[in-house]
Amino acid sequence: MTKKIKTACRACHGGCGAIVTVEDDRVVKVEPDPNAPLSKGRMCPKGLAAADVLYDPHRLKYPLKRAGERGEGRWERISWDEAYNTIIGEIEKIKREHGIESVGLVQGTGRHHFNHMPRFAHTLGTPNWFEPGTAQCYFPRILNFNITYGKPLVVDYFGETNPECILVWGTNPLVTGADGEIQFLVRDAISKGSKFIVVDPRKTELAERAEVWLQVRPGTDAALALGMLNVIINEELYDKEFVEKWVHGFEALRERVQDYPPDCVADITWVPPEEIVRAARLYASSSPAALEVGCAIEHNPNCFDIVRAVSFLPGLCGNFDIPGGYIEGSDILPDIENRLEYIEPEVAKKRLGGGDFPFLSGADMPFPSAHIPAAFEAIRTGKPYPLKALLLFGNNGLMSFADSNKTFETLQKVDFLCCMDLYMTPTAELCDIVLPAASSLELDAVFSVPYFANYAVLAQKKITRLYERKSDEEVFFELCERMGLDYGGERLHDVFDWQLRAVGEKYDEYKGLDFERMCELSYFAIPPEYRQYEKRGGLRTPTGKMEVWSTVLEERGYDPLPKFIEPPETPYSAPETYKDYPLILLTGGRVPFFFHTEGRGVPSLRGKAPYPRVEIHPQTAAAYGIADGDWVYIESPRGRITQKALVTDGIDPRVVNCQHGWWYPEAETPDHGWRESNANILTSADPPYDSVLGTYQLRALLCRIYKNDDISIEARFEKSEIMKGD
Ligand SMILES: Nc1nc2c(c(=O)[nH]1)N[C@H]1C(S)=C(S)[C@@H](COP(=O)(O)OP(=O)(O)OC[C@H]3O[C@@H](n4cnc5c(=O)[nH]c(N)nc54)[C@H](O)[C@@H]3O)O[C@H]1N2
Ligand SMILES: Nc1nc2c(c(=O)[nH]1)N[C@H]1C(S)=C(S)[C@@H](COP(=O)(O)OP(=O)(O)OC[C@H]3O[C@@H](n4cnc5c(=O)[nH]c(N)nc54)[C@H](O)[C@@H]3O)O[C@H]1N2
Ligand code: SF4
Ligand SMILES: [Mo]
Repeated sequence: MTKKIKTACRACHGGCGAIVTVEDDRVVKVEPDPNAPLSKGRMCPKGLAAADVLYDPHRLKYPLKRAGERGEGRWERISWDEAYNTIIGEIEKIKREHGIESVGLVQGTGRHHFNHMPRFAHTLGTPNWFEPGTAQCYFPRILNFNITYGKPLVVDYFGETNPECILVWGTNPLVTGADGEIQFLVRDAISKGSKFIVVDPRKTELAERAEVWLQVRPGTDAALALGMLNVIINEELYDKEFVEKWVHGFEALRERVQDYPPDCVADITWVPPEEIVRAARLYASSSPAALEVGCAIEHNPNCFDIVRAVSFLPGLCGNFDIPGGYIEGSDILPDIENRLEYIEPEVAKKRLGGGDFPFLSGADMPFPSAHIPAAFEAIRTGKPYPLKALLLFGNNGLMSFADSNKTFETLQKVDFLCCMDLYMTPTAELCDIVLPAASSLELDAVFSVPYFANYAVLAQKKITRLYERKSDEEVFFELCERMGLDYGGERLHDVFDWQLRAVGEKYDEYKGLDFERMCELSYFAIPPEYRQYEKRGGLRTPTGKMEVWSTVLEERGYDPLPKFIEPPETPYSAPETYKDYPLILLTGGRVPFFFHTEGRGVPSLRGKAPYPRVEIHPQTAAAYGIADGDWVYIESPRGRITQKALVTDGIDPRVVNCQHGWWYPEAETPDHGWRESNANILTSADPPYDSVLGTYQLRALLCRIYKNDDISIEARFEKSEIMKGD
């Protein structure tokens, strides 16, 4: 019997509508749903590979416990009962001996269980959860938007009016879409005639199509943004009415930007002054104009001020919450409560990093997490108190945290390590217990996209479930139940129902909505309302205005205005290091086939991009005797990896860009080759950190390159069964 089921893909952050064909209980096809509200009949290669992931024989199937030494690769199948009893036994022992704060929870970027994980941590009573994004991904944007505009903002692709101009800063939305489905909406905007200004050290597809491409020196974006603001303010190109009525601290900003005239900014950023002026004039004269901003500018210690300075541009040019501009969104679905109040107040104050980075880890923040370097320090030194156990749910941290050698050394010191994942990753290999996670077609979820703007709500449906896999949320629920803790309801679906009922309370047509009915609907969208702040009588900031002078930062003793700080490891700030490492290193520019470290073992994906590529300018390649396709060593003061050269004039001769997330499922050793090509061998988790958020350095570092004649990675891959895919 053939069935067609409508569901939503969540193989990334996004929400593309999918139609899944099931024949005799087997998923035979996953295809785009033409009627889905945002993706409208499109999906990316990762989402289309959902059935390959579902049936991949290398997936984890059962709970496992370590049978040999840590990392030796010997495992024994156990029951869920035994796994739960072991985990609970460890948690209770640590709680008794050290306090519940010595149990740490770890997750990865925004997957279906993203908000459930802090809820689970807080229900347990520990303030210490973290993930490799937070201080260096998205949260800097969210915090900044909250303190500047009172609410996270998104580009309005949803109404009748197309943005006339989109400023694309430190993101490559045609590949990443930040929110997945956004990549298709950016393509639609191109077809409808939007102009683009792209700020990127690399010539991306969008940079190639852009009206203006500013090839910025990595990590100097705050100077560039302040330089554009200098032009816009001094030439009086800003929206005077909006500024007068709705902006707090404009005169102070006017004064601050005088430190950033285009000539000086050109010296800092390597962008010619006339291009800075051209970009500023084009942006300010376009209406509506919006902003797509990504994580690349969050991967260095000037992170928070970069995001802040960039984010002023749309508001000051009159684009806040207007059709086709930079909008608040529909806010349909409430997030599940994170239950911060469940942590004892004295314990909440102990969140690791809270003393140094109150906005990231402070007890009085609405969505706090621990500072990763502080948590790692607690593991290594026991100071200020020991972190004894880490439970990881969807995190291949050995690959995704900065400075993998340090991560490896740190993880070895944790008394109890448990990991829930789709695969036996290099990180899972270091654990004591490994739990098998359900993938996208194996679980129920309800979510809204774009994240924080909540334009459309989608239901993700459990179409099948293989072996003994569970969803992360089910595990949180069941662990709580066994420990006598209330996760909030009798079953997980009560939590979904709570969220959906709130939708019904706001919108009459969805009165009484619950998960069952949501599954019938599959998705729905609520058109955005504009200029909501006028109706409310102000923005949701303390002054009710767009705060370019942040009263929130001021209150905590920070500079209320953004400024440029030279990143710590550059030709200018570290001239001695530069002598030995004469190139600027970028890591992490995403490719369409992989989601971070995922997908390297899926034949339909890996076949499209079998090797990690390092982008090198032809002049640089020639200077080092490197040809396109050669294997190259990339070395930083912290270590060395190898990737295959991609020689391109789309990158500055002084910069190289390597991909992140590379491990080799085909390597038969239990380390799965995590040291060979993993960009985070090169990055730094050392101070200085961003003063507001504690961000460490994943980009704008120094490196050197040289040819590697060893082609064993290729030989191994060609022999491996992964090649036998399509
Ligand atoms: N296919 C795929 N999609 C993804 C992901 C994935 O792994 N794969 N990851 C998801 C996640 S968690 C995130 S955070 C988003 C990230 O998505 P994006 O924010 O788009 O991040 P990247 O692709 O890493 O980098 C974007 C661009 O920034 C440029 N860049 C690098 N350094 C600098 C700099 O100093 N200044 C400026 N202005 N630009 C710079 C890079 O050249 C690159 O073209 O993507 C999400 N979507
Ligand atoms: N050098 C460098 N490092 C980076 C970045 C960079 O650009 N450059 N980007 C950073 C950013 S922006 C981010 S957000 C982080 C991302 O870091 P993470 O989100 O930690 O990404 P991964 O390391 O791929 O780990 C995710 C793991 O979750 C598993 N998984 C997938 N779905 C599920 C599920 O439903 N349940 C469970 N239990 N497991 C699942 C996958 O198999 C994978 O092993 O990386 C950061 N690290
Ligand atoms: S963009 Fe994200 S949600 Fe859409 S198909 Fe790809 S992986 Fe799935
Ligand atoms: Mo991220």
